[in-house]
Amino acid sequence: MRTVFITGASSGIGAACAKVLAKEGNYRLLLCARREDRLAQLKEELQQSVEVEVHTFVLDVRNKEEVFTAIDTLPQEWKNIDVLINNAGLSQGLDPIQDGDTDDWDRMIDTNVKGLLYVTKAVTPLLKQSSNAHIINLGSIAGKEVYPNGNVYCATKHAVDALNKGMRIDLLPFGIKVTAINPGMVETEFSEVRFHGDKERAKSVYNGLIPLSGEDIAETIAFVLSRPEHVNINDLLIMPTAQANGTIVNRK
Ligand code: NDP
Ligand code: 8X3
Repeated sequence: MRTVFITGASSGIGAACAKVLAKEGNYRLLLCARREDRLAQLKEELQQSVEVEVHTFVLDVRNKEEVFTAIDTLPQEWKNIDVLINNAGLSQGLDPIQDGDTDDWDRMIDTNVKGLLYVTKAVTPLLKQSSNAHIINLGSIAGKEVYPNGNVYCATKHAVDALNKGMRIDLLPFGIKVTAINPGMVETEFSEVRFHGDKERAKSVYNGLIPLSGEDIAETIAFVLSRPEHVNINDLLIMPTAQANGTIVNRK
């Protein structure tokens, strides 16, 4: 049994990872996010459908002290973490740089970059104790290209791309695998969060095409985790068939 810690498990890709890995039958799930009710609901749903050990806790990855305390005070039986999925993240706004909202910028940088760093630093001592440790970082096509008005979100995902490479170098002596999963358009709550709750605008992002689902990404992550111990997949770019790159999309 491997213990997987998923950040941002209350929705989208994180919740899908929990569901797919629970079905695999060889993972215990440690799940966090800010929304406690969503985590409780997910735990109940998982345990109704399959036999799986689940532990949830509320965590805002932006809060450095909270991150280190939460990991430090985990119940002893949940400290044997083998896999960290750095998934918590968000985009806020889609404006040219000159019109950007500095609060949006802070939220993206604090969550996508600093939060990912805090969690990684807090969990690494536990991963070092595992004989089969793996960190999966959720990057994006936005970490490989910059698209109009994507400025700060793209910068945070370029930072994740750099950190993914840096982690792979620094953690090599400990045998910790590091993988970046870089999706294109995935229909989750992502666009609703980006557009500050504007559901109609969020829906229109996926008009005329079949986007990826959280499950598509989760199944890929399950495959990456299932490789033999001597094999690591460094970096994957996963797009809907209808999306060629960060800007070119074929809508019907
Ligand atoms: P969702 O909005 O559906 O899920 C985001 C998750 O992150 C939620 O569970 C949310 O939980 C959590 N989260 C956000 N802020 C914090 C925080 N401060 N502390 C803890 N948890 C937090 O979006 P996705 O599932 O699509 O996004 C998951 C990851 O995938 C993100 O890193 C995103 O950038 C990346 N990604 C998404 C793509 C897409 O098109 N959807 C494409 C490429 C990458 P809560 O609000 O309860 O805290
Ligand atoms: C999310 C996908 O295309 O909005 O990272 O950047 S995109």
